[in-house]
Amino acid sequence: MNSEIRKEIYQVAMNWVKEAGENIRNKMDSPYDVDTKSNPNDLVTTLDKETESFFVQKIKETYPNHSIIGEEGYGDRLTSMNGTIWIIDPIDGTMNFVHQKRNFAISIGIYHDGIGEIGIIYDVMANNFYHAIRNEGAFKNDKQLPLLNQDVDIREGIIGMNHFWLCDNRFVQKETMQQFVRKVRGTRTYGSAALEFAFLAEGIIDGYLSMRLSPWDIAAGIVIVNEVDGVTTDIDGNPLNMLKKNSILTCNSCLHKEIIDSIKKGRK
Ligand code: 2AM
Ligand code: CA
Repeated sequence: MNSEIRKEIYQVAMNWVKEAGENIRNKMDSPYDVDTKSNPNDLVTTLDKETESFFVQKIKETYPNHSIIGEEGYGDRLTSMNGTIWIIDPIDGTMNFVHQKRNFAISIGIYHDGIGEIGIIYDVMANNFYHAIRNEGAFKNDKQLPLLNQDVDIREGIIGMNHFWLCDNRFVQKETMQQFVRKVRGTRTYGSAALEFAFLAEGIIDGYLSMRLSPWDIAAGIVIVNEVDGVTTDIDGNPLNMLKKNSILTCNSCLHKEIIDSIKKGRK
């Protein structure tokens, strides 16, 4: 993608995210509907739908040749990553949004022919923008994020994960996950995959793993984490397929092999 065009798209996307964030903050204290999706804990609200629909309308008007993958289904059904694709999660951490009114984010990754070019994660209540353009560094607001310290001992590492995976034998044996939790210094659950990627890029956690995430949960985060020399693969170390769900490991690259090895023995 031409760097001038990329810069312009980035600027336009940042402005739309600001506008969408403001709209969410203005409306979140008024009544809205909450529905469930794949299971009783998988929530969606009127504001998730309204926000995705806002982005889809803007993109279709401004960039009619671009495609969209969105969590709430207003986008396109794609079978390839060819062309320019906006991968959108209008509210990542919907459970936090509904129950806690904080720790949720708007996440937009823009890919061109399969390569992540732009990543924007907006922590709406903290008013923090995490953003990156490929090969131009990652930023938190106006401040460039330093490259990750590549000398972290896993016993001194903090790993983001959902406690759910400690109680579920489908992907990794519970005992293996429990040993892993005891091995690391600490674990954290923020409840928004996008924010966990952003916090990894910021260097305040050292890794994040999840057994099943969708492209919109991770698209922006991958671009941002790449820019601080972090690495993102599936939990077996394989490249991700951005058109389907994947297990996810994003981490400081010095911990990548060790985390995979720790989990491999209990992998189903
Ligand atoms: P969401 O809030 O946009 O649904 C929670 O641990 C993280 O996992 C959130 O980023 C959440 O995204 C994501 N997630 C993906 N699939 C989920 C599901 N079926 N149920 C709950 N959270 C899910
Ligand atoms: Ca999500």
